[in-house]
Amino acid sequence: MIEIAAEPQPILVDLARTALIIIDMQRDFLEPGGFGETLGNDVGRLAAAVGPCQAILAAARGAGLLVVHTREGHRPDLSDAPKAKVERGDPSLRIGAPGPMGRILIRGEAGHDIIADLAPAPGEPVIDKPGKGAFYQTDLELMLRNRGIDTLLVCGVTTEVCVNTTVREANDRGYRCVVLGDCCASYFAEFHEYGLKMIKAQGGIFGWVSDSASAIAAIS
Ligand code: TIU
Repeated sequence: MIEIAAEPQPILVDLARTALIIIDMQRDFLEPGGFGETLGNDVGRLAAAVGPCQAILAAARGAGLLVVHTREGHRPDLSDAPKAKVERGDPSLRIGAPGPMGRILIRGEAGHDIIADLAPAPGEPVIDKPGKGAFYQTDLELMLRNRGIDTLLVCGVTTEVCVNTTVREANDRGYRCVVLGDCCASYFAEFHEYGLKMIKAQGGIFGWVSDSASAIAAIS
């Protein structure tokens, strides 16, 4: 067992039962011309998480941890995209519309890819998810159970949307989530701050919050 410095208190983890999960570090969210920008966001705000994610990814691979990547997106025929999601808001391009990186938030298009800096290595599972949470309508839980995983180191974007949704889903399923704050980012600074605060409040109501340096020091 190793100890990771975290809030609201340090957490003891068994590396054989710990996975790194990197949520939705896709071109559609981080690069101009994708889903994030169509919603009116400044996608440059997510860049801060890339370096810390690269660092924990290298350390996790070195420590032999299971590494799981996720991608939010839909089938080309949109059969798995709820009408309420597709028609939501007033984006410059709707889900499925052609953009500079291909059709917005559609599997197989360039924008749906994970950014080159965090490309999955051969053998690392990539979970394609139609929703914000990584457990909803995916085989993530089955994969984690088959590997005996009980603790997740959580990174990715955005802090208050897909990271928080996934952490809440994982927490209800009995997983312990350690969110690495500097490995997450939001289009909204205050939502990032409060997204992390909500996880660790009330004695860690949804999980723990740590950072890449603390996790790397512990697992290396
Ligand atoms: N819009 C926004 O902040 N996020 C998403 O739509 N998806 C994820 O967080 N991945």
